[in-house]
Amino acid sequence: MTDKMADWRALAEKETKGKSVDDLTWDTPEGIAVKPVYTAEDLDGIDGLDSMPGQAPFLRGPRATMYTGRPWTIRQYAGFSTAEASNAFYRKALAAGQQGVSVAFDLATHRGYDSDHPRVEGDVGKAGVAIDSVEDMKILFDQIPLESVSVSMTMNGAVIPILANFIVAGEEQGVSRDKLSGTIQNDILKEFMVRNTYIYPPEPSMRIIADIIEYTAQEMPKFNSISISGYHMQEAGATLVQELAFTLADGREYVRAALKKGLDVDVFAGRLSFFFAIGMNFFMEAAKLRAARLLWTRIMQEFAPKKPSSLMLRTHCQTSGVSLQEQDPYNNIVRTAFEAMSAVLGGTQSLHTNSFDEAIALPTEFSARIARNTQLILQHETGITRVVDPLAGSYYVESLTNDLAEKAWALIEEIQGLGGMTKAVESGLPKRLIEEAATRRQAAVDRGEDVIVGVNKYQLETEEEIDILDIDNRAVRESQIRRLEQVKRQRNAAAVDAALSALREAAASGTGNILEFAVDAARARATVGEISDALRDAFGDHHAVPRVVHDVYGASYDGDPEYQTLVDRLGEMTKTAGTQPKIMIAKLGQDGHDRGAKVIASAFGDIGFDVLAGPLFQTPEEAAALAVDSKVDVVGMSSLAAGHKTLAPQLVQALKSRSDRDIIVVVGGVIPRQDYQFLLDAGVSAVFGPGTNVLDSARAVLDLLEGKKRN
Ligand code: 3CP
Repeated sequence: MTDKMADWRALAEKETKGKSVDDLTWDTPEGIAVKPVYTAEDLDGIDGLDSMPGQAPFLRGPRATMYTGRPWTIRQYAGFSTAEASNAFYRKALAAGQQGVSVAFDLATHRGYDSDHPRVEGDVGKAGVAIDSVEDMKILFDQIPLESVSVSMTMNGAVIPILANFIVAGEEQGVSRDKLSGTIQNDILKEFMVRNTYIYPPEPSMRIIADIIEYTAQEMPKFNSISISGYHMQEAGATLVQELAFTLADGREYVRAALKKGLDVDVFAGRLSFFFAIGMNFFMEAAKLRAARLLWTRIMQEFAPKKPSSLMLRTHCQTSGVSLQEQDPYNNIVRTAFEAMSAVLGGTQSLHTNSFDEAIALPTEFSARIARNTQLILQHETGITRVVDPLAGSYYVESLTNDLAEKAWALIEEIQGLGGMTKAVESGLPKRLIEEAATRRQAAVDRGEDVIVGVNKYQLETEEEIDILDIDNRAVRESQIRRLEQVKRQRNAAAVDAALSALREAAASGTGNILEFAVDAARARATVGEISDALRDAFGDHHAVPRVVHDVYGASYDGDPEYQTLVDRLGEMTKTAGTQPKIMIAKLGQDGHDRGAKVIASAFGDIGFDVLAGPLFQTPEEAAALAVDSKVDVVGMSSLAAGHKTLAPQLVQALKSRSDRDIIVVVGGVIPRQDYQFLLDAGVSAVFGPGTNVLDSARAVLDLLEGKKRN
């Protein structure tokens, strides 16, 4: 220890009244010990500190001039209801300062169903825009010049029909495919881990990705073939090390898949792009982006590319959705602004800032304006764009960058040891690690160890309702069905059949590029559902088996009297009844956001409930049948994609029609307060909105079981 450090410790320990300064160290969920002070000594032995921006290993940014030459792209993710409504929204946003388009599709489209499919009744137009055919896609981009505005499309499951429709819409707008710029998410591995909008099993899904990389490399030089995404991992509860490691390991797997197709690495690597979440750990998030670039260069060097751009990690970022709170929601504006600043200090290429009401509903025009202006103010008023990588040289940030890189590298090597990410995903390891981290985090929030302002500390006495955007899902569905009928009436049925047969054949035989055949089918006006079904015929569907982690939530409460009281109460109830109370956690419709459902299932199991985790994507009828057959006492429906007003009443009715037993239905998730009464009137017994303490919800369920009906 230097003399100066010894002096500092002595001074500091006077301030801490004799307590060791080591007690001020913060152990983060990543397993990094953040010390109260950093010095030049912490930089000893760290590589890359003398590197320059625009040069490998790109620690300091992919471009030499970064924002001093061109600021990041303000790219707000949006889409809802019909193509007409979303198009109007995009055009207004572009006129008001947005710089690129980013399309949110509804969950029916994500999962490859046309709007008239009976399984998607509650999903059409809800959490994104409904797209069934080229005709919808043309309306979506009407008067948006595709030769100059870059378009990001978040699509993974139905990636083939959506990209095909986009290419044909461009063609019919007079923009050939080589001029189209933008990005398709096309990242299926993380879907199997966390986001769940997959359709086909892993192996054919990887072929789809390789085909898209091949097609775009050959035909669409300005288009980013993939957006390798850690965002959803952090949203599902991953630590930043997990987010970093699994994302980069996914990237390595995609590179291998493309090389296996015989492509030259320099032909496609420069058009691989990334996508990270930016949460509230301000310096660590900025350090994460710096570490990501460093590690990606290290990974890509294995493949010996010749072009420097093949080593370069370029990324989009989005501020964290899970950091947004329903309680005292204007606080979310502040959270988002800090997160945005962290993303920019980390050197993102493109950014989405969340709207403050997104913990509750889709953004309104008002909340979307504030979110966009948060970025415009950063770009124009703060001076933040004037210097490249302004955090460089900070003892703390450089040290964090190095710690994150080393920890993530160790996890990447572990994945490698399992045979790569496809194998690791099949083994379930990444998903389990993320779910454990999510459950630990929930316990820390429920116990008040992690403070969230307005939620578990400094709560408001009364919460005011805010204006929210509600989509009339039935009207959207009807208008989509009308357009589908029209498209089917006007097209040449024989040409559609021939194109779909050729596509099916290419998929089944493993020869030819699937996207190329899908473009022909889309041009003939085959629908998203039909193209997806042709691939389903060849590849089959993927069905995940829900698994629940144990002894993580309970372990966080070890020795806690309040928790023990609840466990004892449940124990008593079990003794009296002769069996444990049984709860089924149900996910209905195409909503695959299952972090909340998994955490609840895990926590309720630890408390002593008999928990049945239902499969994803059930219809209300299927969920009711499973609940009745499994003799559950309670169904807990988790809804995060705004389908609750359609699906919850259907579930209550389906349970009633199948069983005389009074099965209690409770609903949790992203439910606006405005909808509580509607759900209670429809026969739901309790609603648990965002931010509900899990122990409170368990107590409420026990009260209900004891017949003390709440609400
Ligand atoms: C950039 N350029 C520069 C400079 N900086 N030129 C000179 N000097 C500079 N300093 C050039 C670039 O080389 C590029 O041209 C052009 O300007 C645009 O810059 P870019 O950095 O490529 O920016 P952009 O086009 O915005 O692309 C950003 C990436 C892209 C690469 C990250 O993939 C992207 O836009 N991704 C967005 C993904 C997204 O929005 N996803 C939404 C997820 P060239 O191209 O000619 O080189 S929403 C999910 C929400 C949760 C959910 O799933 O539900």
